[in-house]
Amino acid sequence: MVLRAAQTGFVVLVLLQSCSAYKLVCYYSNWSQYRDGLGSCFPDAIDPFLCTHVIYSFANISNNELDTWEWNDVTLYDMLNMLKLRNPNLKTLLSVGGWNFGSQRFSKIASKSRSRRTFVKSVPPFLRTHGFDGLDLAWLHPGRRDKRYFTRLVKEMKAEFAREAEEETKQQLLLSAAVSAGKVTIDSGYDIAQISQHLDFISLLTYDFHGAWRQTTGHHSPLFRGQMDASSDRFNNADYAVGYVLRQGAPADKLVMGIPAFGRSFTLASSNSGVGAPISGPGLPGLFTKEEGTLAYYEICDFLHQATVHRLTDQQVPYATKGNQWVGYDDKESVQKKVQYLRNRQLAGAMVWALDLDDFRGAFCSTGVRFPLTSAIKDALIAA
Ligand SMILES: *[C@@H]1O[C@H](CO)[C@@H](O)[C@H](O)[C@H]1NC(C)=O
Ligand SMILES: CC(=O)N[C@H]1CO[C@H](CO)[C@@H](O)[C@@H]1O
Repeated sequence: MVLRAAQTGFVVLVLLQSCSAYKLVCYYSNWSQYRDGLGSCFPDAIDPFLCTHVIYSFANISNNELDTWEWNDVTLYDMLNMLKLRNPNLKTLLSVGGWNFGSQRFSKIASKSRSRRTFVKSVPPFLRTHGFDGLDLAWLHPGRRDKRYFTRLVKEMKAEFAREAEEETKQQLLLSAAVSAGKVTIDSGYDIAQISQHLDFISLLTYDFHGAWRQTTGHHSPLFRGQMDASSDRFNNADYAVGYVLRQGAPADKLVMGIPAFGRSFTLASSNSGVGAPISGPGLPGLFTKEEGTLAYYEICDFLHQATVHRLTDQQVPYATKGNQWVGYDDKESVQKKVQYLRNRQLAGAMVWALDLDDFRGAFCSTGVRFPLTSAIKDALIAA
């Protein structure tokens, strides 16, 4: 009897450890609700057991205080936080900033101790009111001048979270940051060693390494450097970015590697359809996401009908071509490779941008499976 109890205890412990060992941080974007038809995604579509952390993006800052962005954000916050009724272990965070926010606005708030203080003070009450467990800072392109202010902001936010938790006798709010993976941006904007001390985790945006501005085809989220890459491209892959951030002093157990549930597409300028082929511009917009040069994973599933798929054995990611369209993306096989990689590096886990770009209805990729790409990441993370 005692032995059985001990054995059961052991099994439970092993299961708990294998389930909670890795973070799976998943973003949800506020604008996905407006996509047409099957593309429209609300937070109640999210499987509460899929990710360990769901991050709602993005919130605004007005009068130096944390604020909503969309007219119906509060309804969506509630919908998201309701997921915790079904899975009490799920953590939700609110992300502030993003690429439309403007680095200058962040800069203005963070560079003065008064406005920084106002902002920091506004965060815990806002998060508690709406039921979030933490804040994610998405200040995406801090400039050289901003570096120390970013550090101060992170430090003061963490101190405020500690103070508030003690005063209110509540569990301390989490603090994370989304950090660009480009070497130049990292060098100019982030004091990695300093900010990592105060953050619970860092999500490294290991994608968007290549785009239409380059005037040739190329994968935007390769795991490794390509054999054909020019030396100027040697920093443009997940492996380099992860290694670089670790060398800058980020502890591996706080680093989360980004995996895109979207592809970057191009329109070919000639019959050359390999990597490095000339392009005439970004790819055609997707039926639902309606943005040139970007396709959601579910739109790619659609694209793959009658397309030719190639696998880059050096970079460990696929691309597909059809007519004059070329798209570099991630699939089940490439995300398994990426998870294997981050496990070998003993990182904290994986981040997905974004749940609403995965096949969240299970309507496009393979019959009936919801979130096939994120599920593949999860399976690879928990595999023994
Ligand atoms: C965000 O905040 C700024 C500054 O207060 C304001 O000008 C802007 O209208 C806000 N954006 C939205 C969408 O509410
Ligand atoms: C509908 C929509 O796009 N809403 C907003 C969501 O948040 C971002 C912030 O990055 C805004 O730019 C969008 O306007």
